[in-house]
Amino acid sequence: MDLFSNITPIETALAGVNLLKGFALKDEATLLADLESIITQAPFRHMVVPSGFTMSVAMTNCGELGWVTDRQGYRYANLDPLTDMPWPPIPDSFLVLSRAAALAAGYADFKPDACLINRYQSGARMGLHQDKNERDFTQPIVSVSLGVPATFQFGGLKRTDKALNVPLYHGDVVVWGGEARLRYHGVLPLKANMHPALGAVRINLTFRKAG
Ligand code: MD3
Ligand code: FE
Repeated sequence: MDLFSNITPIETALAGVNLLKGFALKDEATLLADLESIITQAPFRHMVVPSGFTMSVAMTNCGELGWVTDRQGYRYANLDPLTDMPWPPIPDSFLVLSRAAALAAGYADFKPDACLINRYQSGARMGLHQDKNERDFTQPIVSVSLGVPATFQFGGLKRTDKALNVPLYHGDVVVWGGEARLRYHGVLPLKANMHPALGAVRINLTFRKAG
């Protein structure tokens, strides 16, 4: 007799995941204006992974710390390696939104010090990986999807565990904590598509307490 037969595989897979559909929609205009200002100071760039491949996703950061990769490895850095300047601060609109989402998911005092900004153009993808460069895995990651929809892949604690496909749309905010925090995840190649405000791209903001 299976005592837990009332718990479906989906519910097991989604433990620690809080999907807030459309949570960022009301802030669209302010988020996009603040994003423009960030990328004039810290432009999108295609970084190189330690194996030497160039990522198809273009990235930048705001916050005290920024996630970077080069031939040396993955890490958080205080300075933008492109400009040797500090990353632009996390704008108020970003901070308020991420804290409200974390609170809605039960994290009362989320204080992100890093916001990685990913830009997907048609065909860009992110292979299955874990986010392990942060110090404290009890802190959640908050992600905000904007623009063209994407298929997010949500796997298990091993790379070979079967992954679940989850569509993410403009305005969706997801809080990834608890059991979900160290799961493998990725994004399938972005389909050619248009969004009225962003054009042919998808932007994903991930807020982390890295330090
Ligand atoms: C689940 N970004 O930047 S956001 C990443 O859409 C990253 O750009 C994807 O994976 C993107 O590292 C996915 C959703 C996400 C972010 C972090 C997670 C899901 C996560 C950490 C643990 C588990
Ligand atoms: Fe990730």
